[in-house]
Amino acid sequence: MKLYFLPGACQIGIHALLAEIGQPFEIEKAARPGTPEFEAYTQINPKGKVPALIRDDGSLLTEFPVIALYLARTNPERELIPTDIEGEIRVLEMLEYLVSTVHMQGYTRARRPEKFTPSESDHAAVRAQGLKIFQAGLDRAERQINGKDWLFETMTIADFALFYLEHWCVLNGIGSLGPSCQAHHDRLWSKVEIRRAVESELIT
Ligand SMILES: N[C@@H](CCC(=O)N[C@@H](CS)C(=O)NCC(=O)O)C(=O)O
Repeated sequence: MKLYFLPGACQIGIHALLAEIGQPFEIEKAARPGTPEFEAYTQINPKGKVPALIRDDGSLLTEFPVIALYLARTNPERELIPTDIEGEIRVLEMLEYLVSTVHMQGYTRARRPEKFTPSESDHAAVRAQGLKIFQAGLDRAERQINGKDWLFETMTIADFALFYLEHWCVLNGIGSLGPSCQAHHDRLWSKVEIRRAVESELIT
């Protein structure tokens, strides 16, 4: 398997998940729009985004929640998603919320307001709107963890989506973490394989 990445982007959640699972994988740098390498990257992933996973049969998988589900399902011994329907849908519900709302609607507005409005005079308002959505997501996660180790009773793929959001918060000072989220972040970050994987993006 090969994971395409942009240093520090949301694929750090998938990268951490791959490191936790422990099956062999490679990483390769993707390209940003506007760079000379971008055209070549769109031949690999026509969406031009990360994460993108090339599976062992050569096929491409995109979209964070789908890649995470695929990895959980293909490594059932790691028990990263419940097998009962109620448990499964609650994990997917949280995963989807974290990626589609907290990241895409919240963090992206706070960090990249120009993606939402052409007018620079609107940027401050868009940023504020994004921060509100992002912080509401972190607060929701805080209440759900509420002193436990994970979002649910055991570690699941939803924890890896929360991890990248927490990591962005810690690194970029956007939003703030309550004590349960801070401990959750540190619990994953203290795993040597995860830290080594995420840090390798900066030197690859
Ligand atoms: N819906 C996609 C979103 C992926 C996404 O927006 N990734 C960002 C990085 S966090 C990206 O590729 N940004 C590059 C760009 O838009 O220039 C998913 O869930 O995987």
